[in-house]
Amino acid sequence: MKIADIRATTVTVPLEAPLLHGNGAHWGRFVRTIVEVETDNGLVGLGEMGGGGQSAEQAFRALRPYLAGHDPFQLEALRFKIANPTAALYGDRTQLHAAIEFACLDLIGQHLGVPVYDLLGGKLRDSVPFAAYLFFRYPASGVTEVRTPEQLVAHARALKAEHGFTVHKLKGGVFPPGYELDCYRALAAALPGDRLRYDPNAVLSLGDGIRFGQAIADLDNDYLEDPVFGLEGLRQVRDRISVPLATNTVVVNAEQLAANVLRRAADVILLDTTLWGGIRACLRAAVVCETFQLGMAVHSSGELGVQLATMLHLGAVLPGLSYAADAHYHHLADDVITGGKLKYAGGRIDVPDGPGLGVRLDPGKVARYAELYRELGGYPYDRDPGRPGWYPLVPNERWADPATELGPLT
Ligand code: GKR
Ligand code: MG
Repeated sequence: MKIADIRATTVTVPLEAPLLHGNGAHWGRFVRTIVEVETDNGLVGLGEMGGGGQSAEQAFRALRPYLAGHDPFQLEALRFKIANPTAALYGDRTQLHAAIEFACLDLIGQHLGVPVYDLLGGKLRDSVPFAAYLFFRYPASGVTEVRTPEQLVAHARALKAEHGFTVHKLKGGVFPPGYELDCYRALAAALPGDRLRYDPNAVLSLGDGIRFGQAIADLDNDYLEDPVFGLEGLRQVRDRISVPLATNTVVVNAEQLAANVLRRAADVILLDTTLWGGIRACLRAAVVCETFQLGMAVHSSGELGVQLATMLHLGAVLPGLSYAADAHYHHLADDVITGGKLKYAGGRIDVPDGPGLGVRLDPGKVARYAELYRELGGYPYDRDPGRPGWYPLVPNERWADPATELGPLT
């Protein structure tokens, strides 16, 4: 089996409503690039990457002559071909490599007639637990806004009733930290017995990060995720609070993991199949996490069904999976895979058992959402049209206004 062709199609798929975060907003849709790697024996392996447009499609097209004739089984050679770790080719190449690795694993699984999890050591669980991903959001047709603590609680309760979540992650960094603390505590009061996590995408000042961590110490927290930016910032917060810290920003490769082992800054490493550069990179990181007693969870940087399948296969085989996975998935109004969106039941999603990744593309949906992308284009950075003129400041300097401070630092 040899790679014969690579196709990449940027799509935009509607979300139920615009979602707010510390850098602006997901303006009512996700932009993703779907990758199809075709082999000389007629199989098609699937990959996915965040963002898109001509440059993403072109980057995958440029790999076509380079990877033509490559045997998808040769995964380690593939890593060196695309993201040679000794050539300081990081950034996008890591993510390009991830998408092609997903497709090659999908191809190997289809070729052998086995699911990807069997290529990775076999599944330890049939389904993966997920957290509800709670965003402040703008209203949209048939969907209410989420801005006040009452609205947030109602939203969390509705998601719990629909999908069975018992863990809830609040995406913060949108409103002043004191206000978001009230929202978080309202969730805790409304959902006794459930677990919580808060992620302001590293925008808090050091003082506010410490204050926030101290102010939630009595609650049932999984962890506080990226309260401030940087390993040094996290270390200083960690010294002053009892809640475990997690990160998906500053421990996303082996070097950073080593630094975190030598001088601990984060207690929980969020394994993202794209940001780490593939499912296999996450598994290599997991061995280190297990050895050094670091917690781990499957992370979401946004996904359609192909990426979600990679997260499910990773979640199926990870030993020591101590936390529920993240997924933006329940905010999507649709998907590009056959059979529509994968379903949650009891807060979990079943791991696909079909050959390879176990999901296939619905060509009609891909065409429709590629057309929608051509019509609407990308959204410039994550600009928030609901806050014209607003733009994100330097992390850790967002809340310089004393009126928004959390209270005395202890
Ligand atoms: O979708 O706003 C978002 C998230 O903040 C995403 O961009 C992050 O990759 O989910 C992620 C996280 O920070 O945990
Ligand atoms: Mg995060």
